[in-house]
Parts: sequence; structure tokens; C-alpha cells
Amino acid sequence: MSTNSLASTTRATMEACGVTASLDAGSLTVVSPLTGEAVASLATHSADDAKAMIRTAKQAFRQWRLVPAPRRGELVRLFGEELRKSKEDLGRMVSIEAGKSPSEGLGEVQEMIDICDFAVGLSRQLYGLTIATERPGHRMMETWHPLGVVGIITAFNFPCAPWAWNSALALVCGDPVIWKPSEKTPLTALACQAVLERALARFGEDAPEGLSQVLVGGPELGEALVTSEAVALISATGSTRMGRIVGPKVAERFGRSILELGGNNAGIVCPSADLDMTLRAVAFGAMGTAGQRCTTTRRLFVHESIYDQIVPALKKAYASVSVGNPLETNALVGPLIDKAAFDGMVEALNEAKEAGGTVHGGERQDVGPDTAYYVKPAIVEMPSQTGPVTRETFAPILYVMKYSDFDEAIEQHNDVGGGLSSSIFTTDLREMETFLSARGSDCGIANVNIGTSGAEIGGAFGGEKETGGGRESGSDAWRAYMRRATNTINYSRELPLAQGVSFDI
Ligand code: UN1
Repeated sequence: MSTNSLASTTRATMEACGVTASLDAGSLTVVSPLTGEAVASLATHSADDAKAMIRTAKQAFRQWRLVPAPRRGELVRLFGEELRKSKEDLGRMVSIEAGKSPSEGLGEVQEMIDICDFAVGLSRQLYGLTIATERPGHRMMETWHPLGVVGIITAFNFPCAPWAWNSALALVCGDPVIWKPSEKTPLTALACQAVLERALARFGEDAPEGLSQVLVGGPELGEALVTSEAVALISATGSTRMGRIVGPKVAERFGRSILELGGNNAGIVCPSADLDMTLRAVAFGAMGTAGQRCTTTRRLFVHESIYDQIVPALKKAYASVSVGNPLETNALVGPLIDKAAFDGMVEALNEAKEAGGTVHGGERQDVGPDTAYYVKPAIVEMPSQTGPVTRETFAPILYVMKYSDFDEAIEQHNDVGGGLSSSIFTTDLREMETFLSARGSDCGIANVNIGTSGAEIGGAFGGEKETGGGRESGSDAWRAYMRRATNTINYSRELPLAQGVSFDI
């Protein structure tokens, strides 16, 4: 596919999604990592535009919070229907902008559909408790109310699913959303917004103007959301570096935040592991999405008794994996997002060598134009957990280390900043339960006999420590998008005070 045809595929796909904005009008050049060439240029918003959007959203909140939650769920149900209709087109946009394989692009859209289904059910389950009171003739309960405007900041590697996790929940919870996507992937955002607008048109008048808005442009737009007192909740996905800026700014104004930041995810491969299954799980976890998932497997602790079985098998799988443009070939591993990502990978591999590591793979692949960055995924055998192993490098590098003592492996596993996802590969009940126990993995996601990536909707998604502590999408994550009121009602003719206090006037 030549550049021109990639640009024209982009145009046709955007049009099919219903995007009417000009793709030639502006100063933001959108580059596809598949070829490294421009596919569109978009007009950008200013910080003043962001402020105006926040004002509109605030107005929308006044109306939307009064629409009954199951009716709000109807909007999300229609959105899920529209997503199903546009699944192929949105999946293609994810591939064009983020470089994912068609299967992974479609998988990301499926995550959006799944969260819509989840949120529709939730719209009839925004439950509060009834609590026993110590006072006779009283009743105590809690009520959940809409919170306010939600600002959503997302990263290039998942250009749409994290927005959907947040907006599907926010919308059923009664909150308008403003989305600031990565500057690297604004087209997918505009396409998603157009699909949501089709659902809004079908939904009718209950939906106020400005219920969902998109900001296209640079960090000043994120800054406008983060510092605005009118934005009740900021949900930000991105690097730990970004989270260190966003978190304190939101906290300073007593706003709420959900932070989903970097991970340094690991697997522990125990002596009793099913080796074939482990190999497949690690291959997808470490090489899938070219190592550019926040949940990517970056470290592997392998028991010394099976090290000489699993590591050669892994090296073989790595050597044979197909790298290339996944829209043109059947390649499983697509490109890195840009040159900076490639430079970061080279730097990490050099540091690993200096720290005594043996690198297999990692070379740039000549499978696209010079402006695209395709690499052979790398396995690095490390003598210990030092140097670049302790940080997240957003590239397909798997650091492999040998262990002899299980407890020591858990210590090492937890001895990094990130706390997102983790896996154990074992058929030993004691090892498995220990890994899942209070002295086991300290991550928000701890898996057994599956890889670290590819979480499904339904479970809460997020992690601890430098991952930021936020939880999104499943379980009771909805509570972050609502405010809780505790109500005590006196239906008696007396006024007993709590704690037996008397105050007779
Ligand atoms: C991310 O990389 O920011 O668990 C999200 C997974 C996907 C989500 C990843 N469901 O790998």
C-alpha cells in the first residue's frame, strides 16, 4: 500500500464512520506508524476552546443528571449498537494510527462494545446501601448521585478503548465527558465521536448538547482540563511521568482522579508450569502490540530447573515471529509508534548489555520505508534485576532472569515501581495461592496461567504504586464517577442524638 493509498483509505474510513471535519485543514499532522508518513492534518483547539467546552459540559451536566439512569443506559445501548456497525472501520483506524494488526484493532473496538454492554446493565444497578442505625425511628441509607464533568486523557497505544471504558460508565452515571486523545491518534477519537453522535441522534432530546466532546491538540488542552475546577474527575491513561504532573494538580484543587499509568509487568515461570501454554502466553504478552501495551510482559523470572527448556524455546519463537505492516501482510508484530520509541529501545538494550545482559533480537527491520520503525522483538537474558530492567521501556523487550527460591522471586517481582499486571505459570496449588495472597504479587492484576496483557471487561482495570492506583471499566469502578450521600431520616416524634449525647433546651 503506497502512502497515497493509506491516506485515501484513512479518508474513506473516516467518512464511513461519519466524520465530517476536514482532514487537510490544520497544523496537526497525523502520521501512520505503518509507513511513517502523513495521512491527515487536523485543525487544533486552543486552551480557550477547551474552556468553552468545559462550560458547555457543565451546562449539559445540569440536564443530564436529571435523566433517570436506566434511560441514560439507553444511550449507551444505542452507542454499543452503532459501534457494532462501525467495528471494521474503527478497527482499521486503530491499525492505521497505532499500527496494530487487524485482529488487535478489532479487539480494541470489541472492548468498547463490551464496556457498553456492561454499562447498560449497570444503569439499573447503581445501588446504595441501607445501613442499620442506632437511633429508634430512624433509617439510614446512601444515595449515589452524578458527579459532574469528566475529563478523559488517553494515550496512543489504545486510542479508543480507555475512552470508552470511561465514557460508557460516566454517561450512565450522569456525567458529560470531554476527551483529550493523544496527539498521535486524534483520528480514531474523531471517528469514535462521530459514531457516538449517531447514537445521540437516535436517542433524541433527553441528551443535552455537549454531552461528549473531543479536544484535538497538545498538552495545553489536557492542562486546561486538569486545572479546571469545573472538571470533577480526571481519568488519565499514560506514562508515570505524565501522572506525576496530573495527579498533584488535580489533588491541589480537591478534584478526583483515576490514574492508569506505566507498568513493569512480570511473569514467574515455576517448575510445574505447562511449558507449551507458558510459551504462547509469554509470546503474546511480550510481543503483542509490539510491546506497546501498559500490560505488556516486560520481565520473566524462570526457575533454574526449566530455564534451559523455556528460554531456547522462547528465543526460537522470537526469531521466527513475523514483523511488518499488518495491513499488508500477516505480520503479528507491527511497528513502533515513532523514532523516539525506537531510540528508547536502543538505549535500553545498550544499558542492558552494559549491565551484563545478553541480547537476542532487537534489530531494526528493513520491512517498510525509512520513516517507519519496525523492530525484531528482543529477549535479554539478565544476570539480575538491574539497569533498565527496573523501568518501563515502551517497546518489545523481555528481560529474562533465573531464580532458584520462590519467595525470592516474589520479592524481586515486587521490587519495581510499576504495579499493574502480573502472572504466575504453575500447576502447584501452594505457589499459585501464595502468588495471589497478601504476600504475593502487589499488582492490581494478578493472573494464573495466562499472560499479563489482554484483560477483559468485567474486572476492575488498573494498578498500584507508580501505576497510579486508579481502577477503570469493571467491578465497582463506576463509584468514582458518582458522589455518595449518606442520608439519615427520622420518622419518629423524638430527637435522639447519636452516641447518647444530650442537649436539652
Ligand atoms: C493499555 O495498554 O493502556 O489488558 C490498556 C489489556 C487491554 C488494555 C490495555 N485490555 O492489555
